[in-house]
Amino acid sequence: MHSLFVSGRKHALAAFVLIAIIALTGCSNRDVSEQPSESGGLIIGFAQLGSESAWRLGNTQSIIEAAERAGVQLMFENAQQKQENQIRDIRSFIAYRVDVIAFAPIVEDGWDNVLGEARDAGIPVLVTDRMINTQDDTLFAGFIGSDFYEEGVMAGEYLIKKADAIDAESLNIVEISGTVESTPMKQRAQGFADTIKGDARLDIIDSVSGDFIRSKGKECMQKFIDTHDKIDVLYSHNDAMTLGAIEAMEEAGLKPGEDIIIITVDGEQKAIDLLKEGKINCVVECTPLIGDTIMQIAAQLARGEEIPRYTYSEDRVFSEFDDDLDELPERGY
Ligand code: GZL
Repeated sequence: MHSLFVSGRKHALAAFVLIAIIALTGCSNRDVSEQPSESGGLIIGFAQLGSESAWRLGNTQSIIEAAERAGVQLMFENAQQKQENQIRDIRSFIAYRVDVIAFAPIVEDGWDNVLGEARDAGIPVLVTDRMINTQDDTLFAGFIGSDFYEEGVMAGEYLIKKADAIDAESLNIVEISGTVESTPMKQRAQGFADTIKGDARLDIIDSVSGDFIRSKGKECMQKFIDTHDKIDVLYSHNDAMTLGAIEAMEEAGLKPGEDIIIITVDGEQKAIDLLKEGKINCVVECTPLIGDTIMQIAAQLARGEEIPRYTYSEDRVFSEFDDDLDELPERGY
């Protein structure tokens, strides 16, 4: 694998030392006159947010394998769910003077300073997966990822169809949301709420963040079961939390997919398998497999070419109403 592979805590010290040397000597260990060769002698710094779900692991694998296919030298760092680590990692890429910086921002706010440093160093930035909140359009060149609002809409549209199919009079919905202040959490909630708000049968009676983590998804569901007498629907912002919620339901003697309708987002293999078993009713896809697109757009950037400001993945919805679930190919994550 042709990658400069730097990851984990023990290398954080190395990154710090690298920055210190550069600060003291005023130079980086890469000659700025070097230009990436057409063949892909590109060096990309990728600051990943963590390893919280199978989705994230699939995203990481997609990026690393795509870099190898493209002949890109990849500096990859995992921030282990901490924004301050991502900011540190981006600074180490600036110090090294990579050709392009790409990252998946764990939350939307707090990026202006470090991205301003990248811009002032002449290093273009790609925002991937999740979005940032900024007033300064010069801080990044483009976004690559999914339309989370549309994912929420697809979840809502499924539930309206389900309510019609079972001739429901009223459905109490509980929501387990993702990492607070992250784009997928905000937009999946908004898209779903906007879609169902005109339907008097559908009522979101409770919502709490499970931070996209399986164990927290279980805790949230346990709390809902203890608090509410009538829960008809779970809308969960990712499959990892849904798997935890299903554990809680079964421990409480409830039949997932029957006693409680389950709508989940991501499209991991495990969720599709549970959909086929009838334990999940709807899976909204959010593909993590965007590595090749990132490498292709990064190469265009490095060559000084125009790129789209927003590049969205095509996501689809799978549900109990589909008759081709057994023909679905392996999900790959
Ligand atoms: C969505 C991504 C989310 C996934 C979760 O693009 O940011 O983060 O839905 C992951 O599984 O933790």
